Parts: sequence; C-alpha cells; structure tokens
Amino acid sequence: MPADNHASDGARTSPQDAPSPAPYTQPMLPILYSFRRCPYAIRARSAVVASGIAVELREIVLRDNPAAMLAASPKGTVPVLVLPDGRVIDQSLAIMHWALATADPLDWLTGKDADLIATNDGAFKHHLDRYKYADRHGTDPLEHRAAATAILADLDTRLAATGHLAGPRVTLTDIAILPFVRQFAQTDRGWFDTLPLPALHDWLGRYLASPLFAAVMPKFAPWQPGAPTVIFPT
Ligand SMILES: N[C@@H](CCC(=O)N[C@@H](CS)C(=O)NCC(=O)O)C(=O)O
Repeated sequence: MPADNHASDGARTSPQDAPSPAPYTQPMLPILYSFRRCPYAIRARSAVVASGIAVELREIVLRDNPAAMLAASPKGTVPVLVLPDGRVIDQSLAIMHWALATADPLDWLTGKDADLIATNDGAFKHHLDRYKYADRHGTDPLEHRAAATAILADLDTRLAATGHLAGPRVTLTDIAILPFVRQFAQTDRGWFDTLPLPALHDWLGRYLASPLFAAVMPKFAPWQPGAPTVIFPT
C-alpha cells in the first residue's frame, strides 16, 4: 500500500503508532520420532492416522539417533512422541492409546486384547528376531520360525471367525500386531505364502492393500536439526 494512501485521514494513527502485528508462530505439533520399517513405529503412525491428529514426523536412522530424541528419551528406541507441553511418550502402545484417547473415529479402542498383544510383543517378537536375525543372535532360524508359526496358527483360528482379532472390524489389536506379522512374512515371502493359514493370509493381504497402510508408509528423508518440518500424515 502506498505510504500516502491515508494522508487525508486525520483520524488514523501514523504507521509508527500502530500496534505491531503479533509475529506469526507455527502452531506447535507433537513431534514423532519414527523409523519407516520399524513395526513399533508403524503401529504408532497408524494410530496417529486413525485419530486424525497431525504430528511433526522426524524420520531417524537407527543407531544414529538425533541428540534431540535422546534428550527426550535416552533409551534410544523409536517411536518417541514429544508433546507440545513437554511430556514424552516413548512406548509404541502408549502412543497408540494417547492418539486414540484424543480421537477415535474408527472405534479402534473397542478392541483391546491386551493378552494377545502381549504375546505378540513377547513370544512372537522373540521368535521373529531369532528367525529374521539368526546370525546376529546365533540361533537356529528354522526352530524360531516354527515357534512363531505356532503363534500365527492361533491367530488364524481367531481370524477365521470374523476376519479380525477382536470383534467384527479392525481395532487396535489388529493394528498393534499386523506390522510384526508383515515383518515375519517378508523374511521369506515364498515360504510364508505356502502356509496353510487362509484367514491369516487374507487378514494380512487386506491390511497391505489398505489406504491406512499406504498412508503410514511414505518415505521420508532422515531428519536433522534445521530440516524443513514434515507434517504427518502428508
Ligand atoms: N518397547 C518399545 C520397543 C521399540 C523398539 O525396540 N524399536 C526399535 C526399532 S523397530 C528400536 O528403536 N531399536 C533400536 C535399538 O534397540 O537400539 C516400543 O514399543 O516402542
């Protein structure tokens, strides 16, 4: 606007007297430190998407954790959520519960089977790691693959009833467990596809083809201080 535009408007204050506008500040978003392929991070991002909350996503490189993440959560695992008020949530299930307590339009919280999730996070994850990373653990991969498959057979029996683990539709229980079954399946996809577990294959196939899965799996460049903010979901 030209400077003399209000030259005849005696009632107006001069530009020097006008109150200066408040500086624009970006609304503070929760910060989610994440790693794309990590099953724990996938379940946390899934709950964020399901809740409709926006977060600032910071993709990390495992074993090269950013100092800002370690300052918030020294244990050095992802996912880590840092809330605008400074609170830190650094367990994936707790992040899921926080997101869904904020908003749960898909009613995921109606299906919370804590025992099934504990079996996944305990025994199944134990065998998955010793199958997938047998060299690292010095283990017999086939022994652990068989033990994990026995757990999947239990899931298949449950899934045969409704196609989901805790009721008639997808809930927190399905989404908390699916990323780990995906990782197991990917370890040797050809062998996995021969398993006589039809309800499990169908359940995993629906998940991998879902808009939810597409929404949580975009690739992001690793975050570093000063990098442009990445809003998630994109
Ligand atoms: N109990 C944690 C486990 C998270 C976890 O172990 N994440 C892995 C990546 S999938 C990690 O950060 N590992 C790095 C490390 O253990 O040093 C949770 O539920 O969030």
